[in-house]
Amino acid sequence: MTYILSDIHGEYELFCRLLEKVNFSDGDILISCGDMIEKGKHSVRLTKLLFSMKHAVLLAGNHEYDFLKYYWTLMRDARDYDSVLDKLRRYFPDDGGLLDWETVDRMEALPYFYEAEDYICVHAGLPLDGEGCMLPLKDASPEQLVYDRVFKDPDVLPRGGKCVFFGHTTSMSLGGGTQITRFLREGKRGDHVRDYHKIHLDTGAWMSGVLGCFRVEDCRTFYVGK
Ligand SMILES: [Mn+2]
Repeated sequence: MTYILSDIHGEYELFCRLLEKVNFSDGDILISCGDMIEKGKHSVRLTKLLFSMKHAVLLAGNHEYDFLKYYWTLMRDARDYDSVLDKLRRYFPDDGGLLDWETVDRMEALPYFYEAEDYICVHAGLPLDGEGCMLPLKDASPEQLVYDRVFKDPDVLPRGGKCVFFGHTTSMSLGGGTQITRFLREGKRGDHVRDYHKIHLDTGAWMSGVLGCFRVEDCRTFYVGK
């Protein structure tokens, strides 16, 4: 089975409980649409767990991107690598001591989108033309994909056959509760992932205490938390 979620933001325990809830096993696939780090207290611990998972597709969000920008700045004027790692560790006040070079290198290699046969995953949004048609992903900048401010709007409905999974903006600030929000195509029933224009995944776990995920095969959602 394939489970998609976003914006775990250092909520290590919630994430572990979610894996337990869905009986996640080595044969399953996990896709995280970015923002693993910051806000919650266990950014590095969570990131290392995600990197250790067998079948995980992990994307960069704006928080990983901001961390990398800081890293690239430090590297530009670096005298020695030890002092760079020291500063990077202080970027995470709660568990930065766990940060190592392997984790930094893997963060730097994170992709900004993932495209499957029936769906596309991205952190904040995709470039669309005036008609809502997707522009080629390979031409999109990382900034566009991690900071997009428009894609979340309810009237922005990507056309084309694939469903777009995204997070970035908490469901509370979009005026909803703490649910994963589905944008169903007209005349469709919603039992296949292609029945949706887009699916918003960010339930604001670090704020609401609720973390959810979407199972692609049967379009079921699962939640842990309050
Ligand atoms: Mn974000």
